[in-house]
Amino acid sequence: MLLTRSFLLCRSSQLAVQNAAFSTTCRAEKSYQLLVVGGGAGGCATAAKFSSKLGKGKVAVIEPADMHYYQPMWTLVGGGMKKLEDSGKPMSQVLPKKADWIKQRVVSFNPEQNTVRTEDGQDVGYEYLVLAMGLQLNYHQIKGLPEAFETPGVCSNYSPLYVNKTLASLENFHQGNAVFTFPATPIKCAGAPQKIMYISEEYFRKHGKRDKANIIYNTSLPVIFGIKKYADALWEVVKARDITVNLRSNLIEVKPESREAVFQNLDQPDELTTYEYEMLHVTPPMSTPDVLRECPKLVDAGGFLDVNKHTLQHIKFPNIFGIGDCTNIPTSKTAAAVAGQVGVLRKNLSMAMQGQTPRHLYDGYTSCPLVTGYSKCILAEFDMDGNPLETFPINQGKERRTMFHLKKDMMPPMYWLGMLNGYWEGPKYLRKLMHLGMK
Ligand code: FAD
Ligand code: UQ1
Repeated sequence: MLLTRSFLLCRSSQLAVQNAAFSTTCRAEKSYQLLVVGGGAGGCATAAKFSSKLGKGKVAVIEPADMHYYQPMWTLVGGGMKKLEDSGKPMSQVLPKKADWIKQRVVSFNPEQNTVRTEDGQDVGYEYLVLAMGLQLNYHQIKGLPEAFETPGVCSNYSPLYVNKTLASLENFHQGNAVFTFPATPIKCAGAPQKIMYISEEYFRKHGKRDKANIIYNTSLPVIFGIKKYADALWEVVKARDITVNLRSNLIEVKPESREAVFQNLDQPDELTTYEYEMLHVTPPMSTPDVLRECPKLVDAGGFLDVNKHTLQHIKFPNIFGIGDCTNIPTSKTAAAVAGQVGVLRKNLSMAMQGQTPRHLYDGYTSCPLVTGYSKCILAEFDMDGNPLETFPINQGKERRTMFHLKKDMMPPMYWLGMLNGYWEGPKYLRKLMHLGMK
């Protein structure tokens, strides 16, 4: 019912779009100069910036969750290096004090009227809207998986519901296949499905079980990683550590009774391969949240918010901007990318608010700290054209202990104190400083 209403609201006349884009008159009970949907990494940072600039009562965040999680920590939680409790804080503590928190879920968008509707039936109005809704985890799309999560050995670092099962699966591992998957959709942190595999491999070695474990990485992608420099380094790692990699191999079914996982060869769809597993780490298919994906005025054919990849402004509605995982910016979806986008959004949205045309350009900066065990990490950093864009004047394609500590010890405070308060806009200036005097 709600979805039907959302669809109808989103399908109102195109003409009204242009006319109402900057209209501040709407039929909402409450209205804000800036409304942010989503209080995750991008939404929280954006609200912090603008509520301190515009003052109390001008900015609101619509976010239903009680907890805000620092998701990058879940890789370490799965490996037993951090606790799940260390990765979350109450939403009330992280959302900026000067912004109103509307603790609701958005159930429909009406961009012609500059309103959104929340689950309790309220229409909230805006002059400017920032969508920062992240990605939805579609575990249910894999046959048998929801039931399989009720059984031992099936785990996933992608959800706070299942991440503690990863360490339990390692502890209880006796012998057999440890299978790690990568789905056939865009995902957040494309390195995370294999980071936990390297951690697991080291765990088995440390605990005398390595010779009992057959480690298999089944990925839907045609490559181990999208950027050649880091892919070359990762092929060396898998070779040295005796890990089997199957490309174009997509998990379609889990059979918990027989402890089997069924994979489809994406190049020959009739070819199915079944693996018995002792441990199965699943990275689920992902999409934007249904309410956004089903709003054709706002999204592209793939269901992602349709923004200009450089300015972050919506293609059709100039008073709407997007940030983070829910957008169709063609770069790897990470918190590091969100940090890079925050600075561009701050400048461009401020320009739009002053009636100017946004002209600051995002370069697609993103980073994936490819943790390869309990003390090593390859710090991948690159732009949206796939070129390495490294902060430090050393070869970041190498596994390093320093990068591991950057990921494990430095990034969490940088996120909670810097990024969520709107102060960390990525390492652009650090990179320039580090490369002073170099070509
Ligand atoms: P999110 O932070 O996911 O926030 C989206 C928010 O929108 C949520 O709070 C959600 O409740 C809200 N929302 C959704 N639907 C609605 C609705 N209908 N109404 C209102 N609100 C809604 N990134 C890195 O940079 N480095 C890493 O090492 C790294 N490792 C990762 C490892 C794992 C296991 C995972 C899961 C992620 C990792 N990431 C990493 C990725 C990073 O966490 C995300 O890219 C980042 O959080 C994206 O920020 P966002 O604001 O776009 O979305
Ligand atoms: C980063 O900025 C960031 O966002 C806060 C991350 O997410 C947690 C990262 O993992 C990384 C690596 C960066 C980039 C930061 C530096 C200092 C290279």
